[in-house]
Amino acid sequence: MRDEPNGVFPSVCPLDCPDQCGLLLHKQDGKIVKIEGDPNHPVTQGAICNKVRNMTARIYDEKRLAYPLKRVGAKGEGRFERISWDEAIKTITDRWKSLIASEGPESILPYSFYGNMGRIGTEGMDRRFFNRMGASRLLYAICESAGTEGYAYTMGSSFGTDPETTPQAKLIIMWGINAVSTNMHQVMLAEQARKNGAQIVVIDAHRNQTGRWADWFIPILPGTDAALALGLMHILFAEGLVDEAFMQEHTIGHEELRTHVQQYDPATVSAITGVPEADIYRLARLYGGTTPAFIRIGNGIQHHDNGGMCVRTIACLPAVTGQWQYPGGGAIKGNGAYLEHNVTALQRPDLREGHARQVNMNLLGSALLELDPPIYAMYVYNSNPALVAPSANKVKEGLLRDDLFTVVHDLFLTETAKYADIVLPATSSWENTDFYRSYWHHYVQLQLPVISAYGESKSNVEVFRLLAAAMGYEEEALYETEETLIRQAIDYPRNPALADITYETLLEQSFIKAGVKPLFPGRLRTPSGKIELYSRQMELKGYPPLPTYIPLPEDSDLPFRFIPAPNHNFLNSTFAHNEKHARMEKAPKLHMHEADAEALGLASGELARVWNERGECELIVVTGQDVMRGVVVSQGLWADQPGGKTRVNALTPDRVADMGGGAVFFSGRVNVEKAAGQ
Ligand SMILES: Nc1nc2c(c(=O)[nH]1)N[C@H]1C(S)=C(S)[C@@H](COP(=O)(O)OP(=O)(O)OC[C@H]3O[C@@H](n4cnc5c(=O)[nH]c(N)nc54)[C@H](O)[C@@H]3O)O[C@H]1N2
Ligand SMILES: Nc1nc2c(c(=O)[nH]1)N[C@H]1C(S)=C(S)[C@@H](COP(=O)(O)OP(=O)(O)OC[C@H]3O[C@@H](n4cnc5c(=O)[nH]c(N)nc54)[C@H](O)[C@@H]3O)O[C@H]1N2
Ligand code: SF4
Ligand SMILES: [Mo]
Repeated sequence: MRDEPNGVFPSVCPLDCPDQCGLLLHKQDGKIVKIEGDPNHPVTQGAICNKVRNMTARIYDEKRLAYPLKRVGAKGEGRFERISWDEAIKTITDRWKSLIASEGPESILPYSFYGNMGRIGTEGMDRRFFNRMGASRLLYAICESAGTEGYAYTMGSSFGTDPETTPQAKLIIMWGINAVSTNMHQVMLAEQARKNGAQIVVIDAHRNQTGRWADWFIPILPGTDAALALGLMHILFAEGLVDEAFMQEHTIGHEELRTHVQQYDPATVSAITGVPEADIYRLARLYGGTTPAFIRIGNGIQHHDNGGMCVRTIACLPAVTGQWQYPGGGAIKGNGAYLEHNVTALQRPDLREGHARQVNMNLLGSALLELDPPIYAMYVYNSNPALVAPSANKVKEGLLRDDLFTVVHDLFLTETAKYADIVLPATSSWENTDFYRSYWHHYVQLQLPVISAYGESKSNVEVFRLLAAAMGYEEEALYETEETLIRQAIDYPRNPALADITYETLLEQSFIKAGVKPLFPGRLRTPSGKIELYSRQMELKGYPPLPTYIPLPEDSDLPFRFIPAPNHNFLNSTFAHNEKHARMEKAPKLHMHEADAEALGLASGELARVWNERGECELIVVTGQDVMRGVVVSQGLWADQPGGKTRVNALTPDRVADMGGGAVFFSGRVNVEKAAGQ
């Protein structure tokens, strides 16, 4: 504990954001009064986003949960009564014990994600506990899994360019990423590259702040990016803009690819993507003629039915042009594999006896409504599924089940918590001990508590220790300290990049860069050890072995493709409950082409009803030319407002993507009309 009441303390941003900033927390009289970016952290460079600069408005928000609650109203109503921790833990574990006796442990489902990226609290003690219990397992597929799997078919695993080299790039393509909002330090690094003469291209379905920042913005029809990438390869091969020597040495399947891309001629690709033929030529020649060229692959493109294949396909581009050879060139989808820690030691899968079913978190609604044998208890932490999971009306119906016993551990009475039987107050990350490793840059950081726990709140690790004791579990692994857990996780000789990272060095230094080696020359984790332009592994799993454009399946013939994207001032639904951040974001909006709006008799500022067979919501229309005709875009996962209908996930499909069990938030169709009463 950094328990001096005054001073400046190094810290780390806990949010699910690639930038994972180093922070300096300024304390006065035991309270954090100011948050700034650590000027010495080479990636943070003293700059942080507005969200976290205003984090004190969240951690000291008067609505923060200070003690355990039990529900006294109907599910969803939000009426609760204060109880003690003893009563809360006893109520929970009594119910679990009786369920385990009558229905078996698989009737209990843990549901979590990365509300806090601290590894021991998010994928450490919790995993040990539920492994010991034998509970149903969750497939953590709501975020990046489709693209991660797709990228791995090409590149072996989540290995990409070191972002700190990207100021050396002469061409930067931001592909399906709203980086100004979601990866601001990549934007800062790209600005450095721009000063050195680099061009910045943004390819997106929405000309948002990132598109406006680009030197060249290329609008594209949603779900068609693989076709564009294949069209670029068509031209690169046809015009000799490929690197034959690199392909020869470091890839397999380039001859098959050369023949395969002949079908993706610019006219065909233009008709699919909505990108003019001349622009496809221009982009291919720019990409094929500029070194180093860097592609930042975002998460937007993989939240589609064909998202895995799309990322797999884009990942072939830097191989074809040999960009991996040049510092600053290549691509990043995610870099998580470089900093891999000892997951087995931390999560202890050996504590589980036998197998348990796995439930895809994207199918929560149908899991709660249809699974047989049923789920009778759910324990939610680090996540707000009532707002963030697809097909929200199904999720709501599931959460309303009378025979479902729900516990939610959170800092706020979220939409999910309102359906809970028991609500437990969580500490913020700055009240905890944990370690953090970015999935984009190469730094690792230790967080020690900087402030004392808010009210009676407790960390995830503490709560699981209490639950284990009340369940009568005796394994030592369930009672270990935070420090021991961290030591076990980072002691991992199999990953030499972590060699200099120990608990001691982390205590001494605010941040440590892992000893990451360049990817090439080297053996990749693909079956061949090379970049796989042709993937036998995919073929065996029933996918086309070569990168391929697969059109989105249509769930209806409604006129608009709906993209409910994240926004600038929230992080998923985090901050949606904090007035300051909601005010910064203003209002839940729907971006739509002016011609589409006019045809519907809708003007900017008016309330639109957006609906499909899954549900409806109401958003304020913004008209213009920032989206193509036939596409509508909302931003942010807004908290429920009195009388408002702002759950955009009421409209999203709960199909799973082609790979990784991924979510398809952006593939659904909707209709739009003027809301009643205007
Ligand atoms: N401010 C802020 N930062 C965040 C988050 C947040 O909520 N707010 N969330 C965090 C998390 S968990 C994640 S996963 C990342 C997500 O951040 P990003 O990787 O930026 O992904 P998204 O914002 O989901 O989508 C990016 C862009 O994809 C576009 N898009 C949608 N469909 C398509 C398509 O088919 N083709 C193309 N080319 N573009 C398309 C959208 O218009 C959007 O601009 O950000 C993290 N950082
Ligand atoms: N429509 C649509 N839906 C989306 C997306 C989208 O782009 N569009 N994005 C998707 C993506 S990429 C993601 S990653 C998911 C994210 O979905 P979630 O992981 O559910 O993310 P948040 O909404 O930020 O909710 C995190 C919750 O964890 C709580 N929390 C924070 N720290 C702690 C802690 O230490 N302990 C406990 N117990 N709780 C804590 C926070 O208060 C917050 O309520 O949403 C997905 N949903
Ligand atoms: S949310 Fe991202 S940009 Fe903002 S402080 Fe955290 S890591 Fe940095
Ligand atoms: Mo995410």
